[in-house]
Amino acid sequence: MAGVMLACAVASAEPRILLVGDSWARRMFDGGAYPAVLDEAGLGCVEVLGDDTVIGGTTAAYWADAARLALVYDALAAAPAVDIVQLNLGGNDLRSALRPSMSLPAIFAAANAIADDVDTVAAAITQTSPGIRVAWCGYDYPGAGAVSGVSAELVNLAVGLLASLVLERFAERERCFVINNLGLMHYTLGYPGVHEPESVPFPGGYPDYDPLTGGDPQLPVTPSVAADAIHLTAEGYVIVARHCLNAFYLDWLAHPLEGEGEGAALCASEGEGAPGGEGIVEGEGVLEGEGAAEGLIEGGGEGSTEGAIAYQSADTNGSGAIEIGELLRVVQFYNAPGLQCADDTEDGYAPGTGGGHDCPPHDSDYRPQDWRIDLGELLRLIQFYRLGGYTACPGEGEDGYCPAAE
Ligand SMILES: [Ca+2]
Ligand SMILES: [Ca+2]
Repeated sequence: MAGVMLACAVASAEPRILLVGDSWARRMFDGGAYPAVLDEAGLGCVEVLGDDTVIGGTTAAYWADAARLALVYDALAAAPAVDIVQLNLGGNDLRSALRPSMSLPAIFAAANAIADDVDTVAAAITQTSPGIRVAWCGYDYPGAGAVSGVSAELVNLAVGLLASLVLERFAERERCFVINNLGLMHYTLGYPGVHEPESVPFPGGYPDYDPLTGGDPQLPVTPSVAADAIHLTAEGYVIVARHCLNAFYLDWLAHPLEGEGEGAALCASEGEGAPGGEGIVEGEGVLEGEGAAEGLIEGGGEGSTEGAIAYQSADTNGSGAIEIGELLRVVQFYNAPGLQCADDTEDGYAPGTGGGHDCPPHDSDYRPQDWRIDLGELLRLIQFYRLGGYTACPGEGEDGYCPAAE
């Protein structure tokens, strides 16, 4: 993405972004995460609102209610220049829905209902004006012990599932976008004793979200930015805000859908009236992220997809799509200590570790290829399941398969 052009015309504060949602939104607002990163981007005049619309402990279900949506409408009516609404929603719903030893179908059902509520809120907000864009600012992996009795890995699965389901909803919506923060802290800061900074995948972004699960989906969030099991520190929220800015907002601020038009003016220094300021802000973080994703493609997947047949191993009926039964088959492997070759099963594999490994590895076992299906690998398959199809794309995509083109 080229540098974002920002001409100059107004010097006064310009409210453009409204934060809506739970304690993630509250802490981003109270902690001044946005003023900090907007300032570093040379956009100190852009004002971020949220006084009445960031409420700790609230859920997507809460905000989907007409009476609460009215709070958002009021805030937008009071600040008509706002054209970006950030939603931090769904985390509390998910937290209260998760139970120890919950089945995957039950987690699916819960996450689906939450994604519906997020979608309801987003759709309602876009209806207020054709100039409004909505971004669901997704969660990163929670801290250890986020849900009592539920492993970090399962919590991460649920959070990843929610992100994939919101993505699915928003693909059908105009002006609704997902900012994928899964693994952002692992990527940015590493994980002590396990990963160096920038050594794990950057969370994939629009439009392919490849990979959906950045970082290391087995681990809780990097401890240095975990304020508690659910929240990040102020430093963590600055990293999130910077990511949101790079992912979408810089571009959106410079190119509103309505009103001022292309290259609309922002943050002139006093007395400098002439348009034509340029390249104040570069999409650096975005470019970095892409580079990281590419590195991953080269490193991962290769061995297992070389000479691969067109159908992903999980697609046992060769339909070019992953159906629920095929998905749950891989969930079975995920739940087992490993998988092994078997000649009497439909897919040629069986859960367990006692048997041989003298067959080609399962296509879902690629990151790393170790005869185990881990969470990131499972979430990748869930992504294909939700998107309704995949195609083989050797050398592209994290595993040599890509979401199906329309
Ligand atoms: Ca299939
Ligand atoms: Ca594996």
